[in-house]
Amino acid sequence: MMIKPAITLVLLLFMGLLATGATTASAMDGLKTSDVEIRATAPGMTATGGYLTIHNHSGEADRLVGVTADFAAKAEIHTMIHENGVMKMRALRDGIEIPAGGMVELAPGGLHLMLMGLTRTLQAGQMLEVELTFASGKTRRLSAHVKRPDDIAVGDGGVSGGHNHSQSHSHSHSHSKSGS
Ligand SMILES: [Cu+2]
Repeated sequence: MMIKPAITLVLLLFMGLLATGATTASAMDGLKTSDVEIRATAPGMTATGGYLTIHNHSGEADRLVGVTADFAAKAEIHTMIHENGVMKMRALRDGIEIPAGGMVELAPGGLHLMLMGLTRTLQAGQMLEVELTFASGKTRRLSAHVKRPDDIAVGDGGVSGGHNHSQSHSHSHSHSKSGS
């Protein structure tokens, strides 16, 4: 009976994967993404912002180039720029570079996923999914938590608890913004 040890081994490997969780599994190619946090919408609103952090533990820079979500007819990667003293959103056609060994934070008031053409009202507590595409061809299908603006933790140091990378991430906190 050679079969049983083999099955046991496979089971152990499988349980090991489960135990280490999605974060580790998705970090195997060097990109480590947080869950996405999405700003809840009021009825009638057709656009909102999504936020997350992306760490690149590989030796090569990558680039976030695409975002899709089944609840949004159109999705883009946006930044906020100052123009004549006013903060405006601008689509980043070339995406966002994730430096080798670095990280990028998409947070309220700065870089964000722009989710447009919403097909329904997004209420706090809902769980959705967002898919990201990188220039390297890597993709991530991520859980997206709909949250009230005050509860969005990305950018408030509420994400990535545990490890303290001190990369220069430009914190552009602006809690009064409602445009994204
Ligand atoms: Cu935007």
